[in-house]
Amino acid sequence: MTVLQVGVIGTGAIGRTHIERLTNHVTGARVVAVSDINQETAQSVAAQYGAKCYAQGEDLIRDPEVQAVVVCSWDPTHEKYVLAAIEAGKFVFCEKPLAETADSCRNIVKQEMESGKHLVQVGFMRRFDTDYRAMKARLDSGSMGAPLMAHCVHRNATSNSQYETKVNVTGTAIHEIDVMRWLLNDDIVAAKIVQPRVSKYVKNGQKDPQIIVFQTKTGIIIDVETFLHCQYGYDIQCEVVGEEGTIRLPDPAQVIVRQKAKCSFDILEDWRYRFIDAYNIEFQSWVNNTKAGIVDGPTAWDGYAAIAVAEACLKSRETGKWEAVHIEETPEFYLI
Ligand code: NAD
Ligand code: ISE
Repeated sequence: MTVLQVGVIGTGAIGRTHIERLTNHVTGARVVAVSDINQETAQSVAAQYGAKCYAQGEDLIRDPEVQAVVVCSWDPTHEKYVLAAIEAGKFVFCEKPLAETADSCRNIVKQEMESGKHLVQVGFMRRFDTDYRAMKARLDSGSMGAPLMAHCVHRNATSNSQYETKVNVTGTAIHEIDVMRWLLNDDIVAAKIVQPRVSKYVKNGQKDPQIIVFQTKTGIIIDVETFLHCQYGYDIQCEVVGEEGTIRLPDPAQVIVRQKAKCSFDILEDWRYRFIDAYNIEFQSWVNNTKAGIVDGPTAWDGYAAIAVAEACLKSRETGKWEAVHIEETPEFYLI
């Protein structure tokens, strides 16, 4: 297989950036088909890239020309497309979250295991970010001693006015949940949400910002601030405190301007720019691995584990207490 023929479902914000990246920045792949319930957008994207346009995602998945599928549609639609791709025996890259509930994710896991082959990768792109990888290498070396605490910040300037309160967890902190499991080689066993005062910029009843606290199996405490209306830009921070020192994600490199008695640098506007290199590496790796017939990125099990933690957070929002995370024992199939 020289060129991997990809079908993309969802031609909204991230769908379009992934189509552009698969076309112009990743080698060895071509987008041959797209689909979106918004046919106007889908048709204009299809015309721009010389791809076929389908009204139904399932028809795109069935197309014999489509060798692998990328799912970038709204969260509630992920499950059905991932299941259809597994049924068709096709590799599928699904944007986070894998599905909206732990039960749905477990169903995907079950179907993938029954297919006998790893087919699913979840879009946790931070695992491909050079700076997170440098943090992981240092932590894995043991030179920081045992990790004790971690402090994370996930801020967006503004957010979709339709967002419900749960999006701070299922659409936002889900990245920290995954990246912290991966960085610390540890499972999250309990979660609690603490609700600060709501920002005046929140107009739809969403509870924002939020502080989410996690405890891991080895006793590390992680705090995550999610703030989707911070006004000033897109800001991702992460610091791990170990026994021998601390390690921190750097701000993305920007020129430093000294002017009018001030020293400043720009803060990026959103995830598209902040993680552009990570997405490119993630997709090049997915294309190469798919052509080799393997999955070597975040798996369906990682997608399940992240949502299981998210469910404990949502429960804590209702009870106001620490809630235990219920994750089943990892099946051998996923011990890779
Ligand atoms: P968006 O609203 O801009 O685009 C989603 C698109 O999906 C829309 O065009 C919509 O019409 C289409 N759609 C909805 N239901 C569909 C269906 N049943 N079949 C086909 N198309 C359908 O949203 P977005 O920001 O592009 O987010 C899309 C997904 O990507 C979400 O799940 C989101 O969580 C994820 N995402 C991930 C990252 C990341 O950093 N990894 C960043 C942004 C978004
Ligand atoms: C978006 O859906 C993403 O996944 C981005 O990575 C995240 O940082 C942002 O907050 C979400 O809205």
